[in-house]
Amino acid sequence: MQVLSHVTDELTDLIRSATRVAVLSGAGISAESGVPTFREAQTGLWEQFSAEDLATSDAFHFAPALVWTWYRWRQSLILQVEPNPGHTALARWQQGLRAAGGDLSIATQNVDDLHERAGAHVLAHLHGSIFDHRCAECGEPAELPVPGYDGFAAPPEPEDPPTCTACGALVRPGVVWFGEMLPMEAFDAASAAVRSADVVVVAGTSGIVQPAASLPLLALERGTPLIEINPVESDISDAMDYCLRGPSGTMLPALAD
Ligand code: BJW
Ligand code: ZN
Repeated sequence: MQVLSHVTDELTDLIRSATRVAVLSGAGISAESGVPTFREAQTGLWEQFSAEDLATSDAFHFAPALVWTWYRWRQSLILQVEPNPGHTALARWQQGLRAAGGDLSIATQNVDDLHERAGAHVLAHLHGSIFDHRCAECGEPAELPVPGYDGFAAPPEPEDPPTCTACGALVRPGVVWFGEMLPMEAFDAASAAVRSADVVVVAGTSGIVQPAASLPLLALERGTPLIEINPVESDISDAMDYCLRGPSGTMLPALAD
């Protein structure tokens, strides 16, 4: 494994020769847009909330208003921020490869829409989307207006979730909570993309949450080069060929352009 502080000529050559690139992104890629990550020390408003506590169906069952409002507040924040140079570099790279007959696939663990707003096509939202809603019991999709909270202000007073028009049960966010299965189609598509890639790029994830964290490791079967972009070591750094130690907003444009 090579730990690098900048993109070397060797890495540039590797990227230039790749026509099929698979990317796995995590919360770190949206950090420079102002969306807090899950597991880094938080200051301010997010200190009091942890994904392990709130991103579960048990939490929603016992404290539906708290969990619901946490998600609506986070939606508001995401709507208030913009894609950063990491997202836009990936979108440009994808467009360039597609124009040349290749492809760059993005499988993201993020529930935000910043890849799409940067102009990229996302192959797989492994943990769902924070903007989708469905009934927690019967699965009926629910259309809701965007929340009116200020995502940068203090968390709002908990509000009850709306109820399903079909069965009356509570509406929940369309995300994947701990203990729930990932959407099979998304996971299979992401696995196939990693298996057929010339290069795999892992950006902004701690590599802690399974099964997403194991996806890039499928590349090891074929000896495909693995590149990580993260300012610090992650749980999957050891499996990487190259670890670019820096923010994705700097490293992705340096790799892609
Ligand atoms: C930067 C940066 C910059 C900062 N540039 N980088 C095997 C072993 C052990 C446990 C399990 C296992 N298999 C399954 C489990 C259980 C569980 C799990 O993995 N638990 C772990 C905590 C150990 N997994 C599940 O339950 C999954 N389901 C499942 O396995 O189903 C099968 C099953 C069902 C029933 C029984 C048994 C099996 C589902 C996981 C769902 C995860 N959901 C969440 C919440 C989504 C909704 C929401 O947003 O609220 O997804 S949790 C949260 O973590 C969110 C994220 O997508 C996910 C990953 O986090 P991510 O993206 O890596 O963020 P961070 O914060 O951890 O890291 C950020 C990184 O960015 C850091 O490294 C920074 O350094 C870096 N960074 N700035 C680049 N500028
Ligand atoms: Zn229902």
